[in-house]
Amino acid sequence: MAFSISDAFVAERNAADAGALAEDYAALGRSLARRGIDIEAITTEVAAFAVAVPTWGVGTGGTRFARFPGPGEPRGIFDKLEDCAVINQLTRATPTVSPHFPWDVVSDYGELKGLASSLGLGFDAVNSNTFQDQAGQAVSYKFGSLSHTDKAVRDLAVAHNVECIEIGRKLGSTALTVWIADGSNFAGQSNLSRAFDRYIDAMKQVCAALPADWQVFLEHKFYEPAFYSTVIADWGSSFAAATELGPQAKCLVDLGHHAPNVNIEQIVARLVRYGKLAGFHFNDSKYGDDDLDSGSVDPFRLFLVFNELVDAARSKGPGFAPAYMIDQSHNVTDPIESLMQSAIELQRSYAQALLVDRKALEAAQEANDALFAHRTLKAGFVTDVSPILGEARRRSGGAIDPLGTYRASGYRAHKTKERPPVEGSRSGIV
Ligand SMILES: [Mn+2]
Repeated sequence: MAFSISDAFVAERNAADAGALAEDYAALGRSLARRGIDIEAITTEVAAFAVAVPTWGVGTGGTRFARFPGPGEPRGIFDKLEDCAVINQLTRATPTVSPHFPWDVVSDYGELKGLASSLGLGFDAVNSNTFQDQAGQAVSYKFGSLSHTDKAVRDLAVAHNVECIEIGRKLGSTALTVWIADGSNFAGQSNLSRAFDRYIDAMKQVCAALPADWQVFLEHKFYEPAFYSTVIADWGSSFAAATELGPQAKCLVDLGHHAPNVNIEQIVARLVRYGKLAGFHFNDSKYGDDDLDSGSVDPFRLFLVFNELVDAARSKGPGFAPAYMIDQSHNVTDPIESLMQSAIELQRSYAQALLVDRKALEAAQEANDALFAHRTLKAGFVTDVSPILGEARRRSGGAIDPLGTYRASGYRAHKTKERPPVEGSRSGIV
């Protein structure tokens, strides 16, 4: 019988933390009331926040140099789902998982969906992989996939994406995320215009296979693994492609896929303006596509992104529902702990953005009162919303202190016994 964290254990831990939480929540409620904010309304919105966990995120990641697997790592998709379920059990913020193919290939997707469902999980966007060759593959992605010069390679990449859609349909997913590693390492190696033409042509074939209620998310990334040019390098290329591919195609923003100091929140505002924001891959970075934990390096930037999202939600109404996913590589931490902490930090930024007095902000902006506008915006960021996050979790049946509860449960030690290492396990992300 596989070990799981019991509801009774969570309740026992919560009982110990409930007194302090109630005190802090009441104090914050009084403080917010003085600012004209109803804490209950904020708590309700925070409790409804959800972000998907990628199946590959629960395995230890690696760098270009090495991977140091942790104890009790998931050995396959079924173990991964078990770990994802713990993250949602304790945080109540991650009810869906985003699978990746072929890494998560199984023979029976009905069984997979059933297991996920029994663990309280659903499936979010399906991720395709044309950035590495699979065993026995007839042609290679070494020089590209959807934009390759050879039609046979492009056809293979299209067929793989179509297969991902078919698998996704069986799992109840309604979106396909396409990131290609295509690009070049030398000036002159690739014709920049023709490579884009070929990509568009191939993606049109992928889009033709989309069910009517599906979307395709185009993920841009400015460099790596190609270091001179990348076919879908920036939001401009992504936006142009999504526009040409039609209403089912939208632009996915991975926070780590921009040059340092790029104003990502402004990109968000532009994509929102044109109805082309697909959603996010959340992570944090110092230099490039570092895939560090969300909010760990620059929480203010994360807050500014959520500020645009809350602003858009207020103006666009209930139809505005970007897809949120965490996309991180956990090299030095227990991935379950990192993913729980990241989900909490995303909720934190969201809650802080909800606290911004938008009427006062707009008035200051219209009056060109720069300092007051900034102060009004920052009032949300400097508020410690931890009691709201804890209370939202408590009311949803989660843990007031997810990381403390997880460590006390001994989950990882149990899994270390249950999951002896297997040869060839590949649970990391590139
Ligand atoms: Mn990503």
